[in-house]
Amino acid sequence: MMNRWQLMKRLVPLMALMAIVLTACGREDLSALRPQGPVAEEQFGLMKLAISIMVVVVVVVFAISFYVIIRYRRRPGDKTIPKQVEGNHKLEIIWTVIPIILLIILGVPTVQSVFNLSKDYSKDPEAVKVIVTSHQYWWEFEYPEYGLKTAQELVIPTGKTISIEAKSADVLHSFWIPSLAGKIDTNPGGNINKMYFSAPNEGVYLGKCAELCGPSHGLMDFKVKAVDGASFDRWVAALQAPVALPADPAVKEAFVNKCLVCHAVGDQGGPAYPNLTGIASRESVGGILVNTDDPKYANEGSVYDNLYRWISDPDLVKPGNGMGKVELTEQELEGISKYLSELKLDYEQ
Ligand code: HEC
Ligand SMILES: [Cu+2]
Repeated sequence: MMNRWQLMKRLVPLMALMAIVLTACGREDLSALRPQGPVAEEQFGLMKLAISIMVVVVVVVFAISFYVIIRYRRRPGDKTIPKQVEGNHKLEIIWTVIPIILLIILGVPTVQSVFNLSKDYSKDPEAVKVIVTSHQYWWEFEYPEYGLKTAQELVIPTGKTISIEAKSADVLHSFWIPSLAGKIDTNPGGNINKMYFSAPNEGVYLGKCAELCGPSHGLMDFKVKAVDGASFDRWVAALQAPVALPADPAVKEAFVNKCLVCHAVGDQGGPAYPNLTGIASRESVGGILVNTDDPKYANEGSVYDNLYRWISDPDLVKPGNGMGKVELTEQELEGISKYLSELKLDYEQ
């Protein structure tokens, strides 16, 4: 038999390890506990209310329990039977009424928020409408008012209400931007879920798929990039502008025949796959390879490196994704990576 001390010696390091692993999840921009917009703030408020009530209940119950256990413990030689309280109306009323009051305190603001947060802005002329379509394992963002489609990066103007209509092209996914708004399921079969949010401050907010959807579910990241209104207008104009194909004829031929069968740039190519217009201005390639020269991200590289890495074998980055390895010569691979790494949208100042 292990004695208690030996058991503790084994459990403590395990607990410590778990604590470290769990805190590693607290990446700054991926926490609902650091809300960055009004919707997330309202949701965080409900969490705080619920947790406060629970803490009060736990503290009071434990205090009373300890007091009773110690104060009324059986003393040596005491053979009397304690006073029986079974069927005591006064006590029963007390322990029924207190939870009811607590539930009302919790329930009223919760129900209020449920209605408040389910407001439909999809017909509001002031709101920016975005149709979100989830795919294994990427996000498509369509702006019907501007006739635009983009992927992986949802660019929004600060301060405006963003009205989301979300659906899935394949399996069930869930659209979640922890620091801006709670999640909604994206359903297959034409069933549309709506939500709204806004970001008062400029910045890049990390989004995640929050519904297990296949082997690369954990890599199904996206970004929400909030920019000021003027930059947003420039972004829209830049995305609508025509895009030149690669200048080198061999690279152009490979790109048109092997890539534009699926992808689109400008008004050329197929609309069903991630639109590559302005890909070099996005924060990442494939939503997961962060474009950076910062050594902090040891696994990442420049836009060119990430494009090269992705195109040479997407399955190594995101197993099971819908692109698969495209056969290219080294020259085509380099030429296409270079061409795409120069597809920049000039909209930020
Ligand atoms: C069969 C259709 C198909 C073909 C052909 C194809 N792709 Fe893709 N591509 C996809 C899909 C699907 C994704 C999204 C994968 C994911 O992230 O899950 C993708 C993603 C990408 C991305 C990342 C997009 C983003 O938004 O970050 C790049 C870059 C890309 N493809 C480049 C190319 C190039 C270059 C070629 C030609 C050599 C090519 N693709 C050929 C289907 C295709
Ligand atoms: Cu998923």
